[in-house]
Amino acid sequence: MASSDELHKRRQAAVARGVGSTVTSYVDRAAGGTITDVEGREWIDFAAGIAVSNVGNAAPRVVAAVREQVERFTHTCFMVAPYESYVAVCEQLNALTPGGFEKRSALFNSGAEAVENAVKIARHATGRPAVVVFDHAYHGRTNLTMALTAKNMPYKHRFGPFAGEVYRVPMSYPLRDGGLDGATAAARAIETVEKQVGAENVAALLIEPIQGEGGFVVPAPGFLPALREWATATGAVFVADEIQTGFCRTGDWFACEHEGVEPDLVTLAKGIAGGLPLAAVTGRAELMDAVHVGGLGGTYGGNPVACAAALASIETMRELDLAAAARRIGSVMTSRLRAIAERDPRVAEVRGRGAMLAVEIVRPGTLTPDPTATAAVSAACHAAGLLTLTCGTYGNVLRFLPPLVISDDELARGLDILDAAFA
Ligand code: PLZ
Repeated sequence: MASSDELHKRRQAAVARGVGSTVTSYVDRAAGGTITDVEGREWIDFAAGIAVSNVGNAAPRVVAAVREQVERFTHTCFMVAPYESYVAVCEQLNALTPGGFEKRSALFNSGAEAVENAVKIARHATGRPAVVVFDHAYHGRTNLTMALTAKNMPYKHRFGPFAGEVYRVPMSYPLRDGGLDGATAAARAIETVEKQVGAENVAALLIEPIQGEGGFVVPAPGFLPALREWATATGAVFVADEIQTGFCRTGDWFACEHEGVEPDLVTLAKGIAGGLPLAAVTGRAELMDAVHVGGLGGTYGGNPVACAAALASIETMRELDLAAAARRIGSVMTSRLRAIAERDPRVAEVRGRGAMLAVEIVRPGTLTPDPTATAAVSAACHAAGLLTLTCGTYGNVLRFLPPLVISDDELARGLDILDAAFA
């Protein structure tokens, strides 16, 4: 087998520079909570391919379902010749997402594509143009979703001009907004919308219930419910982007459930299909069905192999109760992270929910972000065999997203490495 160094050289000659990688080791195989590189070194996985392999890598039920499907048929295009698994995935999503109302779903390939389609549906259903998004938001890399994403570097820099009718308002970010309570932070956001956009022009209010790439920002309690209430009162479509938070990651099936918020539309991807590319928009039947026949779709959306993987993943989450597993992982991790924070003044905050946790790193005694220290801790983790990711508008958040099937032993070993990396 070629070494990581050899593969890296080939990569540099063949792969566009704009596509980055967190580590320079190349993967041979992965299972459950570990990844093995081509050198035969085993890594503890605290990334899950960015919150994707919630059911574990190469999860047994997913592998079996994919194998079975790939032998029956690989593609017909649902828009040409439909098949049961697409319908079954939609039934599952309609039942699992928050809200007891009548729902419909449509399937796509990537998170960004799901977000684009949620905006299409909200605009079509309301006849309004504006989309309201938040500081630190991340919604994708396509033209519309770059406009929805907050951070310039690396996502938007020199890629404009961007799509119009996108308006950004302040987020609730307790560490950095002086600890505004949720209702006050929501009132601030709403005032901005009403002054700068006009409530009657808003098609969609789009928000990640816990922000992902933007820094695992958990809004103050009451923020999401107040926005939900405002959307109901003004006729804006409340869209929850649960692409990173969904599928048991935060200890519930979806993060909105934590405060009893029922979105009109939810965007889904990542954890949905155990690593196969699949995404969805699920939501109120009257909004979803407002769109004319043929108005939504795409060649590969709801590919049968990806649908088989999704059904197997959902079954795995249910049977292994991975929401409970996420809560368990969260409590083990939180106490270890708090212990690190207590002795290390660079840790300004431990935050997140379930198995979506992070630490924000600053210059001691200040709130000044320290991306250099963050990168150094991350690099020390990588050198010691723990795969971690960073995030945040200021690049100073170290985030942890283990597969929800990670064993107690793997979790403890990962946390030991992290502990030592801080030291
Ligand atoms: N919405 C909330 O987290 C993807 C992107 C990493 P795609 N986040 C990881 C990177 O650098 O590209 C994401 C997300 C939220 C939308 C998306 C977009 O999902 O499947 O990457 O298109």
